[in-house]
Amino acid sequence: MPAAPARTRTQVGIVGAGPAGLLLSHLLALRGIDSVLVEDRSREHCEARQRAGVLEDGSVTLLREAGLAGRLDREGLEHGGIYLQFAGGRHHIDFRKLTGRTVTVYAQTEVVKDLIEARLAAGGQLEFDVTGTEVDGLDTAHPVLRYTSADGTGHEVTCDAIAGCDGFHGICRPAVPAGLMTVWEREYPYAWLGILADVPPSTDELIYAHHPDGFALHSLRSPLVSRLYLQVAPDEEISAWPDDRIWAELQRRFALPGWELKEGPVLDKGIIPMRSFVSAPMRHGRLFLAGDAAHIVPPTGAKGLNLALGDVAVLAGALDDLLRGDARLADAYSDDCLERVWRRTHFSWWMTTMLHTAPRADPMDTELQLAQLRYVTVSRAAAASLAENYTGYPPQR
Ligand code: FAS
Ligand code: PHB
Repeated sequence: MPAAPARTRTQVGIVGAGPAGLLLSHLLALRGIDSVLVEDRSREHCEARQRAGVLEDGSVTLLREAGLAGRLDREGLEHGGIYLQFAGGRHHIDFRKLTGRTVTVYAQTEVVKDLIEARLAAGGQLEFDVTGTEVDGLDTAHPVLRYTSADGTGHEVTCDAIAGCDGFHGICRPAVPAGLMTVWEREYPYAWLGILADVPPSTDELIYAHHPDGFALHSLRSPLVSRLYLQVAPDEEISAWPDDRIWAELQRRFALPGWELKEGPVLDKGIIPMRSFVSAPMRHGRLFLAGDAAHIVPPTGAKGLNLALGDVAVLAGALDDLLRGDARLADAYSDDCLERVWRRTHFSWWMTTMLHTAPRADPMDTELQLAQLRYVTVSRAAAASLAENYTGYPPQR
């Protein structure tokens, strides 16, 4: 007979220790709201998971106002634009000149480390390495979060609300009864192969390269570490890509007279699928979805992490009011987020389809892409639209 679970209470149960769950836990604590956060991977895994690299202007402000930007302000690299490369030329899009705003290169791994450190320092309840996470009673005023902690103890936490911050493959979105949620999805006929390389970046700002053999992106993590991506087939196996093949392909796609791509030891590599996905509403009863649990964008627009942070900035205020008896912000939460989500979903789709070489692209497709790329690099209005979206539109609240 299994032992009865330990029964406890909290105000907000949070599933997932990614940027969304961790920032929500911090923002609620700043409002004096207790939460319990459960995560089924280890702290080390969450901190080491290679993902996003670029923070919008508004995300930096959000983290700064939450008292989380100490290291970000010291180590983050402010970028005033990006380069678009196509048809043998490289063109700078100057965000500062076009919008007065910038972005900051500061890896998601560092954001997660800073958030975990802040939560633990504040005595936040973070449970890593849990199993058997379940959510129940979502259409009641006291939903229940169940899990088994790393020491094998069963837990049943009665909450006032639950935040599903458990990513695309989590259990929270599927907990919404069938038929109550609408889903929009687009799979792309390509993926990204990403590497982390122990070599100083060969560029001062990110290079997005359109090439007949496929897209490539030169990003970075620090003055000594580069992050690069190249378009591959969606079913590509990383085992088919030894380091020298990766570098040879990157050299081909970034080749430009008078410019050299420096190579170095590959520290990490992986295949990243590409999809657009939106689910609505982002709420069911006392379950609120945030971040990748509700939406996924292809990383070409550098939006996924920023959307996750923006969702929970809205959710923290909505839950604060809800727990005080005022449900207006909670009732508006989903629509409030979806306006931002759809704008960034469109921008991410637009950047992706403009820059990637689809497997069955015909010459007309390529000419249309090149016409768009030329337009964006010669028209101030077109360049300003890209800059406005890349730096964050609409701005995070
Ligand atoms: P996350 O997926 O980060 O976090 C969800 C957490 O929930 C995870 O830690 C997971 O272990 C946990 N969880 C899941 N199921 C659970 C359960 N049953 N019980 C307990 N915990 C559970 N965005 C960019 O802007 N640029 C990029 O280059 C980029 N690259 C990416 C590469 C990859 C491989 C992936 C998957 C995403 C990438 N993204 C990128 C998007 C990424 O940054 C996400 O937008 C961001 O991680 C979203 O944060 P969260 O919503 O917190 O979800
Ligand atoms: C990254 O640095 O990981 C990165 C930057 C911009 C993108 C995608 C990924 O569009």
